[in-house]
Amino acid sequence: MTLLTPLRKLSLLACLALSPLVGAKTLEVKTETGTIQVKTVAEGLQNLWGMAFLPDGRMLVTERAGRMRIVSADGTVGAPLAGLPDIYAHGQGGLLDVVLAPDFATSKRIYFSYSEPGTGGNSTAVSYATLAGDKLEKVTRVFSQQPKIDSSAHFGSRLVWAPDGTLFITLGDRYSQKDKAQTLDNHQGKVVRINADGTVPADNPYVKTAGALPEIWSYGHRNMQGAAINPITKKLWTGEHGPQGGDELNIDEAGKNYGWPVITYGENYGGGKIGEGTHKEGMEQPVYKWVPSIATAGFIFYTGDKFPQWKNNILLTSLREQTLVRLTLDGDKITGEERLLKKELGQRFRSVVQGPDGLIYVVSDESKAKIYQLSPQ
Ligand SMILES: [Ca+2]
Repeated sequence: MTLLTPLRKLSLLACLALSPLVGAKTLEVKTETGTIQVKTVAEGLQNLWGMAFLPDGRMLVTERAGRMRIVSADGTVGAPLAGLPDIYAHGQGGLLDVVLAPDFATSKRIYFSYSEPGTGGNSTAVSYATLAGDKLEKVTRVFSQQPKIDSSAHFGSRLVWAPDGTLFITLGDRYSQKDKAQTLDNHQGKVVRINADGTVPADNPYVKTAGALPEIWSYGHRNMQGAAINPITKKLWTGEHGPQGGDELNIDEAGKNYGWPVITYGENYGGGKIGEGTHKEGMEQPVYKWVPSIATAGFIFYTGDKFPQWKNNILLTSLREQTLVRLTLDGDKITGEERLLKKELGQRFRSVVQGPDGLIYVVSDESKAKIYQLSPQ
């Protein structure tokens, strides 16, 4: 158990002061509700990627190597569930996100994303399956990113249900073909929106555009590993893992172009300009950005009651900085940033979930990965 004492938090803020915030008007904010208690809920796991709570309080988790497990509330790690499809588990590829269907209570259906091998290489795919004890049944693929290419990088892929019951899937540019993020004849560097059965919603923005793939919702993205619906505006927000410098948060709207790789605040690894600059007409600006990059991954809008000061704040995981970032908002504007858990636990955090108990759960992407619970003391 780790306690973040007020004194410790002062030192965290001191660390924060060393890494300049890009948004000049963004203020450092500080949690004032006493100390935060951090408890290890489960260990003995590997490179955790996604997590979803079952209604009975057990946790469904994915390990990137291609395993899905159920972890009981007391931290007992179950055997890998049988029945997963073929998975390309190399580099950044593997078993990725998992969410419950909105009607899980009756359907027992879950949705998960993964790197799918096939003709031409691999790409991100999404399937649903029925959770039946220790196995998955009736596995049905509902989306497959086109085209498949030979790459082990930039798969996305966060899954988020929209309030209207459609499913958003974030898809990476696959790294070696980043220019394809700007054209609509492929799914690289796109957010797509599908119905729960895999069909295309009739009101998607490009369904009537010749040559465009109809699943596309927005484009010009790099590698989005985070997505969530803002509980107040009901709009989709996505978090984009940028190049060296240039991680972004975007309000992701139908038919819009988010710029990559034409505009970016980042540069190539090792230096070197990408694209044309930071602004261009017809291309959206991020709501928030991190330069230097913190390697953003999953995030949520916190809606629970256990941390009143955090209500409707964004909690976002960082891989490189090994922190949980808290962002305060005023409408659609980010007004403050706090970095929690900074280096405290020495873990790269991949996903954050709000539990049915209103507490915060964070999973780490490490060879010895853990599930942590944050509670107010
Ligand atoms: Ca952008």
